[in-house]
Amino acid sequence: MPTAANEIDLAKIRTEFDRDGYVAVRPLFDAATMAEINRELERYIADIVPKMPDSEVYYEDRNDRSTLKQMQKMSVYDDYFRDLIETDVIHDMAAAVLGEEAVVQNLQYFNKPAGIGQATPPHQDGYYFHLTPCKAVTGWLALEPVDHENGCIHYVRGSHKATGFRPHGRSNVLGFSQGITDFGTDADKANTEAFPGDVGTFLMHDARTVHWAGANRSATRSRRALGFVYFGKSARIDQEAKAAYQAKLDADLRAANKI
Ligand SMILES: O=C(O)CCC(=O)C(=O)O
Repeated sequence: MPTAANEIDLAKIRTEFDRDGYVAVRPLFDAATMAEINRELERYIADIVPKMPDSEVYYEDRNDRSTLKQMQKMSVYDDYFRDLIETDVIHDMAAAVLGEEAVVQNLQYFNKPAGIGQATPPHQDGYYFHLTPCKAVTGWLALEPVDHENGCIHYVRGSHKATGFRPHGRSNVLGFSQGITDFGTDADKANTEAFPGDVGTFLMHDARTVHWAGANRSATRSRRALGFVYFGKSARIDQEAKAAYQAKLDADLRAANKI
């Protein structure tokens, strides 16, 4: 399994994470490891995606398979990606910032296809997770260079410290059904930090941290990334609320012909 290209100082990472609600490691993996992950992703797209349920694979245009934009639960369908989300360097980082055992939850794919990749609305992951307490983190690995043109991630520093969630409402963006409805305050603007970076750049954020990404305005470059979700061992899922929300979302997306 991959080893880190940089020395990982877990105590320092935890201090930064507690202060800001996120942390960056540039790069986490070297070029050879990133080439391997990208090759495995191509294999996965060719061999595994055709067997996945349509509720776990989203396209910008569902009639055009080249517009693949998002996948869920990759670690469930494939041994390579199961091993990747369990790999020590990421798993240990998740446990360090959670301050407790990190339970593997979901390995996701986030793409913004060239020219048509939509913006990621400002949101807090915890709003989607239905957890008590809200103890969860997401890691985010750039599979290619990311910048302001193709839609790099932005975090709002310190936003994980507020009590409760910001108000969310339907966003109409497939894969990010809920966005913060009062986003754009002076505090949001003053505390926003953008994360352009090279292939292998790794970010990790708290489930309460407000984050977003722009649309892909490049006509030629995609913006591909993997998301690694871990829940804290103490977090309990409100299964009923989560299942009801998911069922309604799937029904709405089918009715709108989006999946
Ligand atoms: O890749 C993106 O644009 C969004 C990723 C995200 O929201 C997340 O990892 O929680």
